[in-house]
Amino acid sequence: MPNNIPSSLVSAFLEKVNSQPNKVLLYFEEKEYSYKDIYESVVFMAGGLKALGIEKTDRVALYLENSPSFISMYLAILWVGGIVVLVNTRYKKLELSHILNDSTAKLLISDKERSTEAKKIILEIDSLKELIILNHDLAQDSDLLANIKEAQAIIRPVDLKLDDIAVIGYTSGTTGKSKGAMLSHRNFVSNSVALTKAWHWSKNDNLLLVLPLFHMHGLAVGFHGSIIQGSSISLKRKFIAEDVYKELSKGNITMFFGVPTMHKRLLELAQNNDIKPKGLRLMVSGSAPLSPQIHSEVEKEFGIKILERYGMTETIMNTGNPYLGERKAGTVGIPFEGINLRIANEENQELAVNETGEIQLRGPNICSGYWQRPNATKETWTTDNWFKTGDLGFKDNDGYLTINGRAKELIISGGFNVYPRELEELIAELDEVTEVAVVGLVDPDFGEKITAVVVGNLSKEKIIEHCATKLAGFKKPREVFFVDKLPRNALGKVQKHILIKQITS
Ligand code: MCA
Ligand code: AMP
Repeated sequence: MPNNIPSSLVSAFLEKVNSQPNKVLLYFEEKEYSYKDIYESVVFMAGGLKALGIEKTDRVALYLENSPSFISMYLAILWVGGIVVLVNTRYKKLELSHILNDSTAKLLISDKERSTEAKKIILEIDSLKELIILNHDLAQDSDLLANIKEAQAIIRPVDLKLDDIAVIGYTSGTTGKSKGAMLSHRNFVSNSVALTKAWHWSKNDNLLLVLPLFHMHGLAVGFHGSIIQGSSISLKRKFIAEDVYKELSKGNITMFFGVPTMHKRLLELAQNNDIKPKGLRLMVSGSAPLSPQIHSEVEKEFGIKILERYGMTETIMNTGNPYLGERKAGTVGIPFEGINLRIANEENQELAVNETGEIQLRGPNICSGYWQRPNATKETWTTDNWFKTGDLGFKDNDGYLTINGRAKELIISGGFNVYPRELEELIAELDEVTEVAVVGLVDPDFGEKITAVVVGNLSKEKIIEHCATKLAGFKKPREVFFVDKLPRNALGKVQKHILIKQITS
């Protein structure tokens, strides 16, 4: 683990508030917010949380778009010792209520765009005491919390230990509903210290952050890295390729982090534009595989080689191509400082260089387990304490990792994870459906396209509509195939590789 790490995310933030109060932390929609501005809103928001009865280890769910209010509220929850539960803003009632029930959240904090969805579930969640709807306006939102009966500003945070849980991030494995990975201050701080060192991140950096703050890529890489280094963030509510391109062409952004879909859309704009981005020293890609073709075309258009890295909700960032050494397209580089990585066979024995097996990890970045799921936790770690990622890969002679498959059933569409099992169960609810399998086909924009293969006498529209009303829009099938029967092995398991060949040939 890197030496001399701050004792919590909160103390890392406070250190910067004290040493550089007037430095801009956030640029957002034509306004600037200094480290001190954010501190001042945090103390009032923390006061409101305390008045609502939030104590150490209470779970508070954030179902919110990117904004300064998200950032302040996030820090305020940690300030009073609460545990932040992250919720994808695209989730609908079904997905939201699972997370709130599973985490037994006491408080749900949302915004006006999601208030209808949020209000639908409040009576169904036994643990929930309160729903707060924010406005994306920092002053108004701080006042809202400050005006809660008996609220008093809390100037100093509670005493936090490195092993205190800071965040529960929901993710899924191969089976069942999504599980909450418990991430501590140690996990986050150690990872950000290692990563910022590797990327030569300094307080002079200005990161363009359009990734959602409810995922590790936006939150732990983008936001935590910035407060650890005391740098600035140009924060956007959402990714609009034209706006991002314009911003990158002004010359004041030094870093941009994105998923491959974002890089591809920006590349297409660059290929049709005489004005090129300037001032960037680091472009990072992750969350899904980046094709070597996009890698080389971006270099041609932007004059900069993308640095691809590999992460996971449970482990934050694991490996990355080097900042100064060779960045090999198609690989995700070498482990960050303090992280051990091995490639193992099904008996959890280490394999040799160039042999493909499961990627397994050890290090201070790895979560302590799944919230209230001892069995799932046990299954995900080997008996000698290696975390089993469910990703397949190999190391080359220089130690660079290539991910070349997945042992887990997962589709990654535009950087969002979709679990076939969740969709299969939902589609199987329809009376006319006899059998169903969900697979990912190649998609030029999103990387993988959600595709349902169905045995049954009903329309494609009915299937898509059923999924769209129940689940986040990015999960609905973009394509539906009808077949007479699904190929199964002797144990009755659908053979998806054969099915994919069948529908694509
Ligand atoms: C939006 N749509 C999608 C997706 N996103 N469909 C499939 N896959 C997607 N990813 C659909 C919407 O449902 C909608 O369709 C239509 O596209 C337009 O919606 P809009 O919101 O305008 O889309 P967008 O803004 O263009 O979104 C594309 C996006 C977004 C910006 C690439 O998907 C995104 O923010 N992805 C990043 C996710 C991320 O941060 N992942 C990190 C997690 P309809 O109207 O028909 O419904 S992984 C992680 O954190 C680990 C640790 C790691 O390694 O990083
Ligand atoms: P999540 O569970 O949402 O955090 O997604 C983590 C998964 O995203 C990993 O287990 C990988 O399968 C995938 N992933 C993340 N980064 C990369 C990358 N650079 N290349 C390929 N897959 C990646």
